Amino acid sequence: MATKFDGLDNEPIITETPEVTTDVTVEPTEVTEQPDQPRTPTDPNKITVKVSDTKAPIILLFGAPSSGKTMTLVRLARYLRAKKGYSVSVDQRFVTTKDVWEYAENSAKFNQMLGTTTALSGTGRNDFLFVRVCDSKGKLICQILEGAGEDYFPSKGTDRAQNPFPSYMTGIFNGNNKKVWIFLTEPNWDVNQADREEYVQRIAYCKGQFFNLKKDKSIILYNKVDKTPFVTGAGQVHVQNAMNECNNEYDGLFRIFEYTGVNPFHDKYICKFVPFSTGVYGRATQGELGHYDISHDAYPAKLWETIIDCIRG
Ligand SMILES: Nc1nc2c(ncn2[C@@H]2O[C@H](COP(=O)(O)OP(=O)(O)OP(=O)(O)O)[C@@H](O)[C@H]2O)c(=O)[nH]1
Ligand SMILES: [Mg+2]
Repeated sequence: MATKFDGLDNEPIITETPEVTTDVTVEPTEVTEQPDQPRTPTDPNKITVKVSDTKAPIILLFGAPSSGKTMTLVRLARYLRAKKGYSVSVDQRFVTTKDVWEYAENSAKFNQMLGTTTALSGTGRNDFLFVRVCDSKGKLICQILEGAGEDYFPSKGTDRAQNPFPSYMTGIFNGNNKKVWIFLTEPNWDVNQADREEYVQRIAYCKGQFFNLKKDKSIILYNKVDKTPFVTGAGQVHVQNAMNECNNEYDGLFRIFEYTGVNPFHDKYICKFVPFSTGVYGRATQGELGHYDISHDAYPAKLWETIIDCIRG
């Protein structure tokens, strides 16, 4: 599995004036209520957002609850920090509504989240974060949205394929930045067939509504591949077999991305496929979250390489 990025650091990806960010840019959060009192959630429809950098591509981790979006961000960020010297930090200007305490709280916990040694509890409504990835010289390479699975694909309800997205998502979907849509899938997803089909329809709907076919790119991420027999060695996966299985489990998913142009040499699909694992998880016991050990570097290395291909392509 490719892990080489020789020369990548020297090649311009974004031609904008570099903006220097430090790894931790967290303002202290003002606590106005007792910490043990439940706080009133901010009305999601009243939260407005603004992407201040309209050029740097945006990576969207799109997936159902518990598919692994947060842990994918954790794994990728750890790799980028440790192996490439990049900074990964929360964009403090993203939320333009005042007093969205959830964003302030999540920002304050961000570094702790990236260093986690246990599985994390799920991302709730309003628990989104917009994250900036800068190279070692401070150049902004991309921005990543960390959103809630319930907002991408609610676990219950009718007409879920066409359920409206909250404004923190549509604010990004409708923006001009190039987007790399990462659609998470997982082996033996513990739902019924109708849910699986509706998730595929949700992706088709999203592509129809929000894709800019001229510049956006997509990746189908087959997360939790460690649970399959397609892992053949440390950080090595039989990609074709994993892709066949993903295609069987998510019937119609790849058809959404079939190439319909006339170039006979074009790949069959306009999406890329990446098998992935964030790590291994111990069993949770009562009151304690399961232990988390990070996956082999080959996984985030391959994902990052694919993201960069999408950004450039
Ligand atoms: N075996 C295995 N389990 C994983 C992997 N990634 C995530 N998990 C499991 O899935 C759980 C959910 O992962 P999260 O990253 O929190 O999922 P999420 O998509 O952010 O979920 P929401 O925030 O609820 O939308 C983890 O606590 C792990 O138990 C993986 O690569 N392999
Ligand atoms: Mg999450």
